[in-house]
Amino acid sequence: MLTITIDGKTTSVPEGSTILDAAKTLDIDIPTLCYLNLEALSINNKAASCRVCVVEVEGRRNLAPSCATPVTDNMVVKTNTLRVLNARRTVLELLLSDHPKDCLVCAKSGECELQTLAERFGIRESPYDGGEMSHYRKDISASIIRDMDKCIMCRRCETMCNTVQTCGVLSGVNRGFTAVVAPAFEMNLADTVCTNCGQCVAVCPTGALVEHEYIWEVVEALANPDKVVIVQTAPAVRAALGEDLGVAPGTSVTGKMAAALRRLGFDHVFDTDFAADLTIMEEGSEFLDRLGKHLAGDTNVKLPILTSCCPGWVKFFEHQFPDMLDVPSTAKSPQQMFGAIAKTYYADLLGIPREKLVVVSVMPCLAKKYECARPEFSVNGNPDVDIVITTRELAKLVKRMNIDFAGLPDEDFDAPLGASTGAAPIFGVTGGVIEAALRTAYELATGETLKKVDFEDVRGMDGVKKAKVKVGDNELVIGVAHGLGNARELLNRVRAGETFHAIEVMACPGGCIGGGGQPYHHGDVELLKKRTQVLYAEDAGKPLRKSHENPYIIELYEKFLGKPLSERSHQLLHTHYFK
Ligand code: HC1
Ligand code: SF4
Repeated sequence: MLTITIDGKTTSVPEGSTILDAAKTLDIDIPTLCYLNLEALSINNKAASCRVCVVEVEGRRNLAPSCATPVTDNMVVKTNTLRVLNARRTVLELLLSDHPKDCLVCAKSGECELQTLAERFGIRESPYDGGEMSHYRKDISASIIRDMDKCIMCRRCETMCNTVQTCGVLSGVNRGFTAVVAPAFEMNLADTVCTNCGQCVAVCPTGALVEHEYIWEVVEALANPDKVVIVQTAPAVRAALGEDLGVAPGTSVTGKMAAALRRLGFDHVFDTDFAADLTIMEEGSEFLDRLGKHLAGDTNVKLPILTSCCPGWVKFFEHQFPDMLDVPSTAKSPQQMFGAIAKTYYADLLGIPREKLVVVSVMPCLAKKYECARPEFSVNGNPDVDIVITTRELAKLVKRMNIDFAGLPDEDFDAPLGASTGAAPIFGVTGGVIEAALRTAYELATGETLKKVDFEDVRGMDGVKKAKVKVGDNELVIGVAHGLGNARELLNRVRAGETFHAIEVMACPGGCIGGGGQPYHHGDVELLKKRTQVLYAEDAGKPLRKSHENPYIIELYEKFLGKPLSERSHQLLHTHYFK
């Protein structure tokens, strides 16, 4: 252990710690802009490019960036001398010299880390403005808006895209005032191998990378008397929405969310969890079908089956593993299954044409915006899901409409598309989809009741998990990966011949609870764990915890679909993939 004194407080830290690490243990808040460290998820941006975190180290001539300077024994550091404060002010003034001053109309206003620091350091004018500011075109994809005039070259997005997700879309280009982070040849994101995962957006400190907002489209639909507007909410939204609306982190806001959506004017308030149960019926049946053929000696059958509910992951394997497009499950994601059922079965129940029905999704995810726009998810130009907004956007809408969220009573979702079992909320956390599938696959395959529905071996934050599960006489090997870099590693292991029967992949670290559209977590892994606990508690608290026991799913099959993998199920609930 090494001893260090910061601002007169002394502590001991392990060798290899930085000054910033040590300051954290002493509750000394050194400001940063480029720093990003989620050790539990192996995420670490070592750029040390912003220089906002500089401190004075006794015996050294130059100021030291605290995020990149290792502690030495008996080090003495000061974080608040006049020299340090002046250096930080200058850094901020230089950053602002090449930054638009349109905070009032910036999508990140109020949550911008540069804006917060400019205020904290009392920046009232911009002495280095020299009229040389560069202007970059805006790049607008279905999911993301890039406004590179606001890029401060912190490189956090590069770390997420290249190191964590291994997508390699973003890197620094140009020099001086024109330096920005951009795709190769400065292409638009939509023309690259970008998966729309939104992890770059989740860590961008400024308004350079933000989600493509569709809040106004929702307001317009709700105000249109000729439309019936229904909403579905993804599993992970309820675990985090409260964070932006005055409710303590780690609190489930499922009931308040349903109440708020009703106050906003949605005609029917439904739940993606219903469709998660439906996904298990289809994907689980597909898995058992493939497994049965494999056990019968069919060598053409594709195993392991790969889950297909995460659109970032789908786009990743389409680009990165084009030789394996017949391996993933053909089941659509719950979001798209919901849309397909809403615009057929439910529109029929209401006695209206699909064009009169508007399906809005609230998702923790930016890739869902892109997913609903994929042409195969439309009928004659009318999409199954019309508009996707994120958890953050819903929070903004609730505030805009003067709804006292924290004061709302708990309300239920509407029937029939709002009912779900405990297997559904855990879709929102890494390992949850495969756990839900195992519960149903086990009972369908063996005809026995599961004694313990919790499959703890597939839970937890390890980047890649491997578990063995006994189903009847067979031992199944299950793989789980979260984060696309971990998915790549797992798929390479499959290619190298390692045996797995089923693999779940979620693109975002932690699963959807860490999605690119969730309230900003600022690298707080404990916050992600709290969100996880909300979803496991919701599962444990449900009277039914296996998808095939959902009475409304049973009714949907009886009245409309027939049985899993039926012709109509294939037509409405399954898809195919493109190179
Ligand atoms: Fe997800 Fe899914 S779990 S992909 O992470 O399969 O977004 O929450 O809605 O569709 O159900 C996201 C979450 C979500 C789908 C489900
Ligand atoms: Fe990379 Fe994901 Fe951002 Fe696309 S959305 S640029 S894949 S981090």
